[in-house]
Amino acid sequence: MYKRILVANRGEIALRVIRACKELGIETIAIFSEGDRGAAYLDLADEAYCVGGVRSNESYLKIDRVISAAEVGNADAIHPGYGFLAENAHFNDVCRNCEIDFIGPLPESMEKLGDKNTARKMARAADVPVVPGSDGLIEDVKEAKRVAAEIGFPVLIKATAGGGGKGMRVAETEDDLENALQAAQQEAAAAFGNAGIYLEKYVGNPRHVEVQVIADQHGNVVHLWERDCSTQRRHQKLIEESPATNLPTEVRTAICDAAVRMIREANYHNAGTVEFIVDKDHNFYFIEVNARIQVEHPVSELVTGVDLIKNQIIVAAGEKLPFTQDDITCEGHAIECRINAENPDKNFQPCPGKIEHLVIPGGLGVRWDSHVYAGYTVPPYYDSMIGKLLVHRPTREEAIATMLRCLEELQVGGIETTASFHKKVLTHPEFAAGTIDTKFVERTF
Ligand code: MV4
Repeated sequence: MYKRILVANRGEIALRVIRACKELGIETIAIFSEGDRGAAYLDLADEAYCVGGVRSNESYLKIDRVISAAEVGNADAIHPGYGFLAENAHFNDVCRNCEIDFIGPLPESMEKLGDKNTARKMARAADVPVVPGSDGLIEDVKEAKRVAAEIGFPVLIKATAGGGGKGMRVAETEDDLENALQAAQQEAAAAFGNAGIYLEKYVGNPRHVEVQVIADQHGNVVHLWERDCSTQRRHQKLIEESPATNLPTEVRTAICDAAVRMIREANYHNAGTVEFIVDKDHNFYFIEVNARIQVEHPVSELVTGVDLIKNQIIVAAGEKLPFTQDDITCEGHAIECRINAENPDKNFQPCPGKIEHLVIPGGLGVRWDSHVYAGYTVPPYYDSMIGKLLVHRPTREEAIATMLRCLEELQVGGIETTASFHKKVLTHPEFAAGTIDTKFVERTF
C-alpha cells in the first residue's frame, strides 16, 4: 500500500481524499494556489506546498509544478480528484514516466474513453445500446445528410472531443444541417483542438441516469447501482439521487449490467461512471464514461455503504477489491443537493465572498461534505460549490422531508447560495412525483 499520496486538487474533494487517506494510514501532501493559501483543510495534510498563482492554469493545471511537489514530497501516488487534471491522459502518462502512480485508469484507457466516437464504438463492441447515429466521424455535409435521412430528424451533432454537453448542435431539418455542422466543427476545433464530429438521433427530454462502477486490476468489476442526475441546469448538476425513481428494477439491472460490460471492454481500472440517457419508454443509451471520481459519488456510498475513495486507492495500489457484486445491495434512498455560492435569483451568478456565519444541519441520515467554515472566504477563481448536503433515509419521501428540514437549518451568512432554489425544487409536485427529466429546471423555473 502507498505511504504518501499527493492530492492534486482543492476544496471539498481535497478534504474528502485527505480523510480517506488518514483512515487508511496513508500520509498526505496537499497543494494549494495563492487563492487557497490559509484554507483550514490544508492543515489536515502532513505537508502542503504552494504550486502557483490564483488562476488554475498557473497552479492546479501546471503539470510540472504538481509533479515537482510530488517529487519533493516523496509521494508514491497522486489522487487527481475531479476537474483540473483528473481526465488529462497526458498528465496521467507523465505520472507513469515519473514512476508516480496516477490514481485512475491507464493513460491508454483514459485516452480512448476521452474520445467519444471511440467510446461509442467500444460500447457497440460490448453490446451496450448507443443512440442510432453515424458509424464513425462525419466527413462532410453529404455524409451527414445521408445518415440523418436514415435515422430521421431531429439529429444531434456532437464533438468527439466534447462531453458534458460541450460542442453539441441540434439540427431540426435537413436545411439546418449544413450550418449546424459547420458551427459544431468550428466550436470543437476552437475549444478542443479537434474538429471531429459524429451524429446521433436527438432524444427529446431524456433522463440522465449514470452507473457507478469500480474495477480492480485483477478483472473484478462491480457496479454500485445508478444515480439519477436529471435535475440540472445548463449541464450543471444540482441534485442527484439513488436509486433512480420510477425506473423498473429490470431496467435498472439492465443498465447496470451494460455499464459493467462497457468497463470490461475499456480495460478500465478505477472508480468510474458510465453515463446513459433514458427516454420516456425506458430505452437507455450509452453517452460517455467519466474516467474519474465524481462530485456526486457520496450518493452511491450512502445506498451501498462502500467508501469509494478508499477503494479507489486500494485498486490503484494493485490490491483486489474487498467485495464482489453479490455483497452489494442498494438500501434506502439518498439525495444530494449541491450548495453553490451563487444567486439563484440572479441567473445563478457566482457569489464569492466571506462566510460570516455558518450553521450546518445534522441528525439521523445527514452528511455534509465541505471544506468551508465561518470566517472562510470563498475565492472567486474556482468552481462555486461550497459543500454537498446529503441525506439517506429508508424511502424517497422521507429523504425529501429530511432534506427540506436540513435546507431550513442550513445558514450561510454573508453570501448567497443555491439552498433556496433546492427548497423550491424539492417542494415541486413534479419532483415529488419523480417524473423529472433533464428539461425540468428550465421548463419550470
Ligand atoms: C443527448 C441528448 C439527446 N439525444 N444525445 C448532454 C451532455 C452529454 N453528456 C450528453 N448530452 C445529451 N445527449 C442524444 N442523442 C441530450 C443530452 C442532454 C443531456 C444529457 C444528460 C444530462 C443533461 C442533458 C441536458 C441537455 C441535453
